[in-house]
Amino acid sequence: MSTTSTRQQVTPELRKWIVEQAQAGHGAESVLKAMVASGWAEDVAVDAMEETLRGHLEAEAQAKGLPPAVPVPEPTLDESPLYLDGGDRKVCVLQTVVDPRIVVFGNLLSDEECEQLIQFAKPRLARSLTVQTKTGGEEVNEDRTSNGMFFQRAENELVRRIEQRIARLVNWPEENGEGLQILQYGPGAEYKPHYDYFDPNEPGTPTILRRGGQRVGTLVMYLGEPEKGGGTVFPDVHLEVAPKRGNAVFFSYARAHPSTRTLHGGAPVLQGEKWIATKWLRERRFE
Ligand code: PD2
Ligand code: ZN
Repeated sequence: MSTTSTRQQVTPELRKWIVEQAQAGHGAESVLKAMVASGWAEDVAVDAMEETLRGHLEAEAQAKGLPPAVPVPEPTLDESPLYLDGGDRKVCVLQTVVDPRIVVFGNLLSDEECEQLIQFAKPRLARSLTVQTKTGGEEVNEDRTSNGMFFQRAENELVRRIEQRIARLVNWPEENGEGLQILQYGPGAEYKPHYDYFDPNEPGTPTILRRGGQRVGTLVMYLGEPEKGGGTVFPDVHLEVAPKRGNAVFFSYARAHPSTRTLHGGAPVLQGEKWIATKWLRERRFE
């Protein structure tokens, strides 16, 4: 007899009961215990709870007018590994936050890779533009006082290698990535707190989304260290990530909404120069 035919069936009554328990404030452990005590197999009970509560929260979110949640890139962090396999490089997991999902990586790039990216970018730097959400075009933005440039995806061997590493690290197709952006911040330069997803209420957003859907994840890689300042800040969770060369911060957002608490910014550089490479990840292939 196959396991599927003997697996206990999760009924609508059971789903209703699970939601009621959660609403009454009972914790996952005690609900699970009660289910097992009344004869449910533990694996069936865990799956039923996860699926039911996820579905319930999603229905509630959509009823409140939030955009639907979509799949997001996610490093493989079950069992809290200290290292992840980047294919050609062993990457450290330095810090993780579950909600919002934020992961700080160490040793993502070598010093040589950081230096090479900076040298390739230097002759092509211009005052940073941001996407103009009113029209879908680009504009100089006073909130972003850095200089920047974009590489094409897989523009050269170095960029391709780094893109492959990132794709493997966060389990997301290379083709869904925008081209790497390099930014240079001098003393006083900053990037004021913002969300990286495109605001669904702005008239230019449908045009932007035609190139691969929403942004669902960001990886900011630190290429050059300032002496002071220049951290990446997440005001909603009071987190500041130090801009250490070779390290990176990853975060994801399943819906284009502030409820993701992914507000973030580049704090002003106080001394020295900060260089970063940003990889934004889209829902689908970025054209
Ligand atoms: O430079 C940063 O730390 C930073 C902060 C916020 C970069 C970005 N956003 C970005 O490139 O989106
Ligand atoms: Zn950003």
